Amino acid sequence: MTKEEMYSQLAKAVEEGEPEDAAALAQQALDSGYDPLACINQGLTVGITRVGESFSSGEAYLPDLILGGEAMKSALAILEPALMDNQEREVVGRVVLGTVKGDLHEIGKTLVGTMLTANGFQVTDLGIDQSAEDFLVAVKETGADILGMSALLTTTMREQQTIINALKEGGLRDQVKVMVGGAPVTQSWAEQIGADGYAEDAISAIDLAYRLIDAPA
Ligand code: B1M
Repeated sequence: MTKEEMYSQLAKAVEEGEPEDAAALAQQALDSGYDPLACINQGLTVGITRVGESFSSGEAYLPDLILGGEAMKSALAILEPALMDNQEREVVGRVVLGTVKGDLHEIGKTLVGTMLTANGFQVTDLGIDQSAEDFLVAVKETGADILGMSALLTTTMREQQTIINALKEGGLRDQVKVMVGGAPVTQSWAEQIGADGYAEDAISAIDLAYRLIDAPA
């Protein structure tokens, strides 16, 4: 199978909600020496985007979203470890990362965490549905340089503002840089809520994290 055919098959497995096929294809892609990041961006992400479009247009339903998400996760479980170079390296910065309260979307947030880890950041991934209190406690406990918040719903992105306010009230805002992302989040939203930076995807999240802590990329 050529790499283009592989990307297309990976996209199809996610679009059709087939976790076992997606995992088998991911393994086949690695065995064939294909770039795991390209498989994620040009294969899996294309598939899950199509699931989202079908959901928006009423051709797909919640179970399709769930199965698409499961298929993407099963392939990522195989591809993500291959993104790590397994080299011992100095920690360039500490990041607390999570998806905000009321939001159960984890795939993009986890991918951002994997890419940051692969690039020398020590990441504490809190998971999904995290309250302002959860974020604050983690920032204090880890002495994080960066707090990263993911939100995938227009309703939950407001929670990013709540958390920034809570950081201010807790006297922590000056100690930590705030980075936001997720499908409905934009640069102008980031500016509006007083975040320090916005990243559109996992690759730009790495550049942004380096810039936020003034480290050479
Ligand atoms: Co949901 N969902 N979903 N969903 N879902 C969306 C987001 C939606 C756009 C689909 C649609 O209508 N087209 C829509 C939101 C509409 C809106 O608010 N504007 C939607 C909806 C409506 C819902 C429910 C309300 C459906 C319902 O119940 N009726 C419900 C809400 C549940 C909740 O959270 N309370 C729901 C549920 C779900 C599932 C749980 C079933 C499932 C998630 C499974 C999981 O995560 N384990 C799911 C899925 C799979 C999706 C879509 C199809 C795909 C999301 C995804 O994983 N994308 C999504 C449609 C879409 O986004 N196109 C959709 C792949 C991932 C790699 O991309 O997450 O964007 P993304 O992450 C990117 C960037 O955004 C960025 O980098 C990542 C990697 O490149 N990024 C960051 C993300 N976080 C970042 C943080 C950063 C920096 C960059 O710094 C900290």
